[in-house]
Amino acid sequence: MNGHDDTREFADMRLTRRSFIKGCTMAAAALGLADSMIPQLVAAATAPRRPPVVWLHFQECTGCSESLLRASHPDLGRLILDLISLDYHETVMAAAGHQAEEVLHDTINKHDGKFICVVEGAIPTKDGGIYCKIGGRTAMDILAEVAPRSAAVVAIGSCAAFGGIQAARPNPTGAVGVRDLVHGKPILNIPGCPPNPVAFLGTVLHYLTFSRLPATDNLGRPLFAYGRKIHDHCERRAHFDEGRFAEQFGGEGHRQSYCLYKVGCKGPATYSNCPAVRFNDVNQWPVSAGHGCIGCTEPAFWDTMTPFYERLPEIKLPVGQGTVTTAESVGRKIMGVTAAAIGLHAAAGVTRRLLKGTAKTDEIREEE
Ligand code: FSX
Ligand code: SF4
Ligand code: F3S
Repeated sequence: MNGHDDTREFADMRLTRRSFIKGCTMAAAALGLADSMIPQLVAAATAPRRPPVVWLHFQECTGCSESLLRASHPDLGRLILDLISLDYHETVMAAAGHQAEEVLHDTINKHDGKFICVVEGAIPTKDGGIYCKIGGRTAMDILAEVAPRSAAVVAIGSCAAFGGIQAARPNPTGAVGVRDLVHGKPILNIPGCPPNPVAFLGTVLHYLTFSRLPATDNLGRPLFAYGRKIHDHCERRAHFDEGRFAEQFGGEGHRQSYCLYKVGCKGPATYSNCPAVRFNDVNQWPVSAGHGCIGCTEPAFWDTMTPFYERLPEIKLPVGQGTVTTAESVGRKIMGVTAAAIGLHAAAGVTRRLLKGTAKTDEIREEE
């Protein structure tokens, strides 16, 4: 990707008033705000204050930035770029090499303690962190320099939040998420591989409107986007409850849009608003497109949610077997079976909670 062309392209594009209001309304709905709050949101979004953002790229595929700024929703990307001052972002900035390093240092000096540090990608820690270097410095070094001087850190994507695929067993580079390394700063996790851009947009608008980050769960995920289990608001839930399942991809049940649980859907163990917010202009999400959720917003999902397409036979299904299984207990069983298969040491976060049987709502903490 040519950074210079991209920067110019974005600069040349103008957001229409209609698109602007549409974006704010979408974010307000995602945030769960009443319509009466929209004027306040719009006022905050049009105020001259634009928070400076330093966006760091570490071990990742850049899918998070791609899904945020490109894809089929250019208005959303433009709106985000209108709301923040994206002072450092290696993929879209015009500068390169030493010039880029100067921009980074100028930005953190000029906005010391005031900028938002967005991190995309995991941070390798093995062998002194040598497996990810930018400008001759390790990701660990750069994060250690930049994060303490920020106002808050946003870890975007499951890699930055929890280590992502880089941290999957055997985790050869010792990859970790931001919260394993940064302490003493508010840290917000926006997981997903990639995450829905609306989760980032909603976070920015919340910050601009209320001057604080949104409330989070115990994994640092904003509750407005990750407060509900996918299974609890999936359009195929009635099929699950009635025992109508797709038995195989391409089969009759699949063609009938039945529940994808038996072909591996991890919606009962995954927290995200995908069924409500959906993706891009096509208004789809994995399950509506006929593919089960793979649990991409959960910690260590590459280990705990695999095999992605395997039915877990130990789980009793709700109909025809005399047992009505609640979504929470289904989730607990999925994670229990998976965790047993891979060894408990690898099961992090949600797995531990589910195995303990602790209700998620008991663990919700207020924002910092
Ligand atoms: Fe990770 Fe972001 Fe997955 Fe990729 O860069 S969350 S690999 S989609 O995009 O960090
Ligand atoms: Fe939807 Fe998956 Fe739950 Fe079935 S198992 S209702 S497809 S989330
Ligand atoms: Fe990820 Fe599942 Fe949503 S795979 S995108 S959390 S439906």
